[in-house]
Formats: sequence, structure tokens, C-alpha cells
Amino acid sequence: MINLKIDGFDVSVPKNTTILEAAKQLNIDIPTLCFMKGINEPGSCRVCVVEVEGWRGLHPACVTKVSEGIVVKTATSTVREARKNILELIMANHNRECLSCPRNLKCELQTLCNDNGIDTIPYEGKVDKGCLDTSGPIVRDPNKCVLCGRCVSVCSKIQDVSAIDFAFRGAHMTVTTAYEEGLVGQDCINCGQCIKICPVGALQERDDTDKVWKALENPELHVVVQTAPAVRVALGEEFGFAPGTNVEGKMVTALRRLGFNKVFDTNFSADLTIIEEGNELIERIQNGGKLPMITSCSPGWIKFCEHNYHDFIENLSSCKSPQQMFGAIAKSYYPVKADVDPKSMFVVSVMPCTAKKYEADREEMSVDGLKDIDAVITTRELAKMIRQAGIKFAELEDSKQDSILGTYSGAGTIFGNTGGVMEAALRTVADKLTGKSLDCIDYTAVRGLEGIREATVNIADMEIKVAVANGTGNASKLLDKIRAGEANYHFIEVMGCEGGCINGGGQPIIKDKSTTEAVKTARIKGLYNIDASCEKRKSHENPEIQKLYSEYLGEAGGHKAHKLLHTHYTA
Ligand code: HC0
Ligand code: SF4
Repeated sequence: MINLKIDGFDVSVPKNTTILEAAKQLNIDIPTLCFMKGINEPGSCRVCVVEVEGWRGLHPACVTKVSEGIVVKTATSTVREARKNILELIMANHNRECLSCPRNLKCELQTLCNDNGIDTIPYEGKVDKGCLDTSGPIVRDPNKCVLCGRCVSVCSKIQDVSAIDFAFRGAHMTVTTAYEEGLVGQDCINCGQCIKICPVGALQERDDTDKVWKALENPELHVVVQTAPAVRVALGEEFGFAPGTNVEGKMVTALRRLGFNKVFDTNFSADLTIIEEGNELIERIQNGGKLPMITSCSPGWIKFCEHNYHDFIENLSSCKSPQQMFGAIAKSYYPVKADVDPKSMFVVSVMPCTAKKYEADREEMSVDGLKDIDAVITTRELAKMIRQAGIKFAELEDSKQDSILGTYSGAGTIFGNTGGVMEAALRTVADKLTGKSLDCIDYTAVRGLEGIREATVNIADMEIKVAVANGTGNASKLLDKIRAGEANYHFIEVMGCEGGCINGGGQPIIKDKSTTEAVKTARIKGLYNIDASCEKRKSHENPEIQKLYSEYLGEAGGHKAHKLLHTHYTA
């Protein structure tokens, strides 16, 4: 152990610990901006500088390792002055339209400035570093960028995409795309992980709330909404609830107050996906189809596969995602039952995922000229609409979703976290293959937050080998192993974001990034709690799904189901 003193207090830490980590042991929070443990540790922003007695100059605490007997001071007047100066320089180059910034009050730079007494900016900087990139669902504002590099790191190291990087030198340095073109023309998979990690408002989702407001105000439209599984365990964070709190009942009430004609649920169509996908898996296993079959519901993952692993395109399930299946059913079966003109239907999705905006706009996501989904807003955008409408969310009474696209099973709910689609599918496939209603339905081997998880499941005397990957970087590792002939499976679940949709790019911003893992765990627990409390926990037992097949679709994988619920990919 290494012994040192920080701000007058003794502390012992293992060798190679940084001063930043050692200070944490004493509950001293040295401020940082660029630093993200394990993801981005360049020591470049210098906000975390400290003094070490006997050492020349100031030292960034995030990359300076402790040594025996050193005496560190984290808040002397020299340190405070330097920190203030660094922040003033950053602010000089930062567009300061804080009031209209979507990150207002959730901006790390704003908090740092506040905490460090920045009231005026004595320098004239450069706030014309490039145009707003509004080419796609991810909006980039170079004039708000503080060059911390977190987005560059998450995009390359975690997602294995590298759609953005540093370019130019000195005062001209910027984070940009290849040839400075819009993100939409890049390999960007629209996952929004860069938005979540950005300390300021330089990255945001395209705001589609106006489109939804306009639809709600149009008396000629019949506007229905679906909410993704993971929204209900995170939306509350925007209104002061602890992460993982299930606010489904209040969310449904709020959506009704906003004026939606019907409030439905993506969990319903997640159950529908399982019927189609389970059927496809059984067919492929029994009839020598392409294996492993890989899930297709995460649009970031689909784009990643199309760009980087086209040799696996035939492995992708042909099922549309639950979001899209919902839209297709909402514009075909529902209008018949509700006696509404399908052309007057306007279908809104509330998603934890920024890539769902891209998925909804894909050309193939329509049936007979009608787009499945008309507008997608994120969890954050829904919170904004609720605030704009003056709805006191925390005080709302609970209410239930509407029939006939609002009932769901526990299996549909757990879709919202990594391993959930796999577990939901196994629950149904096991019953189908054994011809029994099995009691043992908790497939805990596929649960958890490890990047890649593998299991062998014995179903009807068959050893079914499965794997789960979350985050496209982990998907790469898994597929590379298969390409190299080092692994093989029957069925693989891939989710584009680490942790699955609970950690999607459209979820509430976690301001204190050190709590990220705890927040993810709490949101996941929230979903499994809902699952455990559901009367029906298998998709094929959902009575509304049973009715949909018996009244309208006919057979799983049949002609009608194929037309409405399946898709194809671009190699
Ligand atoms: Fe997901 Fe989904 S689970 S991708 O993360 O499959 O966004 O929550 O809605 O479509 O159901 C997101 C979440 C969904 C879809 C579902 C799937
Ligand atoms: Fe990279 Fe995802 Fe951001 Fe695109 S949305 S730039 S893929 S992190």
C-alpha cells in the first residue's frame, strides 16, 4: 500500500492508484470534465489539477499516480485560481445559450462554473467552429463542444464504430466526422451513447416533440401512443423519482392528459415479436435454416451489422422490432376493430432509444404505403412534453393502458434490458417444443451486465446454445469469434447499447456519471420486478396476442404475419 496525505488527511491506497481515486477514499471530490473511468482518461482538460508539495507546477489528478509520502492539496488558492482560469478558457470557446440548451441544469460544465465562481468570461474565444449537424437523429453542435473526447472514446472503444474523431490542430481543433459531412452519411448507428456521455449539450437527439404536438392538435387524426418497456423504469428520474421506480401508471395518465386518443404499450408488441421470432427459431432449428439466428429488434445493432458484418445478414431474424410491429398492427388490425380510417392513424412511439427515430424512417418500415410509425420521441422528450403541459407528474394518479394493444406479459417487459429478449423467447420456445406449460421460466444465466454471456439450455432433450451481447463493441467480439470458428450458437441476442434499452441513448441523463452502473442495475431491477408481478409471464399467454392471431393474423409466420411483421436488410 502507498501512504499519502490529501488536504491534511492520511490515506493508504494500492500502488498505481491515481490521486483522483485516492481522494475519493477521503470523500474529496476533485472536479473533472474529460475523465470517464475506463473509457476516456486523456488528462487533457486540466480541470482536476492539484498541488503536490515539492513538485513543480500543477498536476492532473486523474492521471497522476500516487507515490509514497506525497502531500497533495486539492483546493489551495493556486489550484482554485488555475481551475477557474481553465474553466474561463473553456467557456470562452463555448456557445453560452444555456437557457435554450436541452442540457440546461444537467450540464457538467454549467455546474463546474457555478461551483467555481465563474461569473464573467474575460476572454474572447471562438464560437463559430462549425455548423449544426442536423442530418439525422443525432444532432451535433460543434460550438458547444468542449473537446473532452468522451464521445470519441465511447463511439470507438465501447461501440466499435468510430463515426467521430478529433480533426485539425491547436485553436482549430474540433470533433467531427469524416470529410466533415453529416453524421447520417457515416457509419454512425444512431445509438446516442455519445449524447449520454457528453458533459454539455454538444450532442442531442433531433427534437420531434413539435411534430407530436401538431398531431395532437389535429382533429382529423386519431393519435395513438406506445411506450417501450424501458421507459417506465427511467422516466421517473426526470421528476425526482429514484432510478428503477416503475412509474408506468403515472406515465399512462400523463399521456392521456397530453391528449392521445389511445395509450398502448410496446410490451404488447414485444410479446408479438416473441411469437414470430420463437416460431422462426424453431423453424430454423428443425428445418436446417441459417443458424445462429440473431435478434433484430435493436436498430443500432442492425445498422452496425449491415455496415460491418454483412456476412451475418442472413442470420438476422426477419422479424421487425416490437416498435415497428406495433405500428403495422396499429394501422391494420386496430382500425378494423376501432372503426377508424387507417389513413387517419398517427402512431407515436416513446422510446429510450435514439436509433428508433432512424428505424421508423427506414424505407422498408411501411405496409401498403403507410408508414408503421409517424413520430418517435425519447424518454427525455416525453418528460419535456409533460413539463410543457404543466402536468404535475409526481402527483398523478395511476391508470391502465387501453385495450386492444395494451396488455402485456412479464416476458414483453424484460425486453427492455440485456438478456430480456433471449429469456422471453426461451420461455415461449420451451413451452412450444415440449408441448407443456413449464413452471421453470427464470433463465438467470442470460441475465446480468457482463458484455457477453453464454449459456446452454436443455429444452425437449435438445442442447440449445445461446449467447447475449450488449453494446455493439461486444457484438463485434462475439461475431469475430464465430467468424474465426471459435464459437457457435443456435440463438444470439444483440442489443446496441450496453445494458440494453434501459441504457439507451434517449434515456434520462445521469448527471453524476460515477453512478451509471448503479442506475443501470436499478432500472433492470425495476423491469424484473414488473415481470415477477405479472399474472402472465409468457408472451404466448397474453390474451390480446391470442386474440390478434385468432381474429386477424392466423398462423404465426403465416402470409399476413409476414406481410405486416417481417422485414429485410441491406447488405
Ligand atoms: Fe427497446 Fe424494444 S426493448 S428495442 O430497447 O425488442 O428502444 O425498452 O421498445 O422495438 O419491446 C427500445 C426498450 C423497445 C423494440 C421492445 C425490442
Ligand atoms: Fe457514435 Fe453512437 Fe454517437 Fe453515432 S450515435 S456518433 S455511433 S456514439
